[in-house]
Amino acid sequence: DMKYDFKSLEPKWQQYWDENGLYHVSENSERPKYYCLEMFPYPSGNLHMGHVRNYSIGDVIARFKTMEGYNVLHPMGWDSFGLPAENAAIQRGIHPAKWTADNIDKMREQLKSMGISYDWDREVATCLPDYYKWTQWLFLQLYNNGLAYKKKAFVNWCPSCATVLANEQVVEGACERCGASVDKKDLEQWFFKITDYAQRLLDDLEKLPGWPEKVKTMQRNWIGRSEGVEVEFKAAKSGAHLPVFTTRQDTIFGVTYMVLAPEHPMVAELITGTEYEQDVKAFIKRVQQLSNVDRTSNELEKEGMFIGAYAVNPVNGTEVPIWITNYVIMDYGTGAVMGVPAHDERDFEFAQKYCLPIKAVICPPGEDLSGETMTEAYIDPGVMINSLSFDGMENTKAMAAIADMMEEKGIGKRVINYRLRDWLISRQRYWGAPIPIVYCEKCGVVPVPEDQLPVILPTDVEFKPNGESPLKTSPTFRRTTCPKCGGEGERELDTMDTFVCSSFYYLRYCDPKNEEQAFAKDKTDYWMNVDQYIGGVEHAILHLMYARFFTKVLHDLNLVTAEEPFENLLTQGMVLKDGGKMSKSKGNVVSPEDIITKYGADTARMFILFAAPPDRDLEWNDSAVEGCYRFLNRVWRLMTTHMEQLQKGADQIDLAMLTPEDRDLRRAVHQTVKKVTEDISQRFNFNTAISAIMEMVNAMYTYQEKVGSGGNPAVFREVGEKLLLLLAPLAPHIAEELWHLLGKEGSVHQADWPQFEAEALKQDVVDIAVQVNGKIRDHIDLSPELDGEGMKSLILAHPKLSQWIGEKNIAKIITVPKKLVNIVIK
Ligand code: ANZ
Ligand code: ZN
Repeated sequence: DMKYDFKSLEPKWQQYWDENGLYHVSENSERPKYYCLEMFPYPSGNLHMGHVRNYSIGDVIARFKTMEGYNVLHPMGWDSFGLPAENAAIQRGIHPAKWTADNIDKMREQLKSMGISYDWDREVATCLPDYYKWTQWLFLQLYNNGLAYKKKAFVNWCPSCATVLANEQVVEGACERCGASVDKKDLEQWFFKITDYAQRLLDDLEKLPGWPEKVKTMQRNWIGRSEGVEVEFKAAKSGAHLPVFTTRQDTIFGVTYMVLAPEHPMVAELITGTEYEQDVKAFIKRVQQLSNVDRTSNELEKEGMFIGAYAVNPVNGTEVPIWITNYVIMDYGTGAVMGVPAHDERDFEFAQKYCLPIKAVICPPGEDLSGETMTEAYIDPGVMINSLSFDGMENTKAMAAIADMMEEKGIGKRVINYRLRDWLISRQRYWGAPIPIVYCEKCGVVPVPEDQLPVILPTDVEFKPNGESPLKTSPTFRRTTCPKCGGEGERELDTMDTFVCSSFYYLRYCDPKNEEQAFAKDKTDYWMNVDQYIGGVEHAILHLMYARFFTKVLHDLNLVTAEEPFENLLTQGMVLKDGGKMSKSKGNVVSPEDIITKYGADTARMFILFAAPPDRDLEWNDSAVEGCYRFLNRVWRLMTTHMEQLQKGADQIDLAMLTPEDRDLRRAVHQTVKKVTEDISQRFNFNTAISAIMEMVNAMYTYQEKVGSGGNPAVFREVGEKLLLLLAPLAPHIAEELWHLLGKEGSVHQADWPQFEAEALKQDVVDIAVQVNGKIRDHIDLSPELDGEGMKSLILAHPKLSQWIGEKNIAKIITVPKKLVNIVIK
């Protein structure tokens, strides 16, 4: 058959791989290990092109590393707790467990139809008790080590999803998932103390040269380390403490007012019983509608009001009015800011709006500056003025001098603040891992003992989107006995953020069936770290930060050796259509299922790998898909047409018998092996690797056209085998079929990656330009091996020498090996 029958051949090989346990791995000390991991999907029910891209990239790497001789772990599973399952239950009356299990079955089939080399024996699903048992166990490890705590907190509340959101899940004041505007609510919530690890999470980014710089920058900004001073302001009348956090202590003499976050506890104290009380309360209500992200954004329209009280500046005793404002947030620094309008843009805007005084304390070198005439804040370095003994000093030097002075006088101390907040993990949701805590009247908060895990998620619940955990409605779940005293107890009704489940799945893959432990240390010691992690850049902050945090906690508890989970990270670009993102709402979605049905999985994979380097966005292009399909058929035709010649080719090539055509073909193929190996292993440039293979196939056609059946079967067999080996990671099915047609034993995917021979790369002859007195007169073929002296003697003996120089004498001969000779005559 002249056409590659992918419809029957792809399922045939998928079944063969499956039945022969080709991708099943276990620890093996004889081979170096390689852990290749793609971010596991949420089982929405349908694979999209982003998945296809993610998993195709991972599969090439996994198959390539296997052929290179590594013992490759390449697992897949399901991030299967979460809101959509619950919404399906509310909207369509299907239980989340059933909805999820059906979707997993569907997506597993789709993944299998792509022919990805997963070890399905290691499959995990975070919603199953044998997995979430360990999610709960991890919660206990954190709880027992003071890293999980409960506190009342103003939290982000999405009224539409009826749940609390982590700061990270609020994007421009809206719920990341549904887009509804986020409110604030004061609720008891569970937190993980990720802030204890802020400095290490920051420092250890230096140990990750295999991560994209942009991801590390995003993490650095999210951690947001900042060095400053906490300065002891006091309320003028009561003398109550009102410390501020500033990174610009050099501007302390320029303070003209103080601003507090409206939620600052001192606000209530200062206004109670005053004429300001009502207005301030109304203002607080309004401000709390905004998220912290909005409040710290530059675009925010700054608003505030005077609250009738004054604060004393400790460096000079000046009294300044106290205001509240929307641009100061409670959970950063101390929730109190010293207002320096002359040198801070936000403060300048605020002072102008409310006619507060502006006092300059730093001026540009050699210039004067006065608060009354300034039109914008002066934020650059300069010389200190209006600052008593510090006048005349460079402000950059005054920073340290003033901090020293404050520490000496006991009116301030140096502190380091981080933007990073503790991780809020409780959700008033059903479809998540129950938090293993029991409340007892007598014993208080009691963790469920490890041997009583898992705390099983009950099925007898009602789904009502009313903001309360559906677990409340379960008659069997809520009431329990206290593990400590045996008396009556009540279970925690919140479940955990699904990011908790996905923060350790890469460890569970190392030992997925262990019933005694989350993972045995010798197993994680063997497989960790993940050598290559591949996923979307949308996980640059949350998932990657949480996974790093968990790994460090587990390292500190001596449960894993690794301190960082992911050695190398590849963030793949998006798949675009018509210049925009593929999305249901735009109606421009290309379904992987359709493409695989129409062209086969190998074509789909080839296209997605060929269309762009993996970290760049990729534009969907129907004719390029066609092109890849035609290319694979071209390979098929070439190999099947010459199958007899290929089959009878000897394994050994007689190098002495090679014709120039043989040598040309071998050179092209060995060069391709070299290039593809470098493109895949050094840069993951699958696109250039594929175009090199396409050129190689052209060279094979050219050879056949030139020599036809007179070609050297051993040579053609050699290049044919190399072609299949190079194609194997990219188009695994067609490579396997042709490999077997060639009569090879075993799977192409377990064969060794092809090597190139330096000898075969050598060119027979190169074109040398012959110049006379700098002008090109002729071209001759010489061996590229010749050095300058060798070239000279050949020129002097050349039959055409007299044609070139005539009657003249040779003054000297200049040579550039592989390029030219210049005969200087006179
Ligand atoms: C006075 C000052 C003068 C400031 C000046 C800046 C420039 P980073 O670098 O992000 O840490 N700040 C402190 N706590 C705040 C809060 N809870 N809400 C809003 N703003 C707050 O920023 C530190 C600066 O942000 C601090 O330094 C403080 O303003 C403000 F010319 O103090 B600065
Ligand atoms: Zn008790």
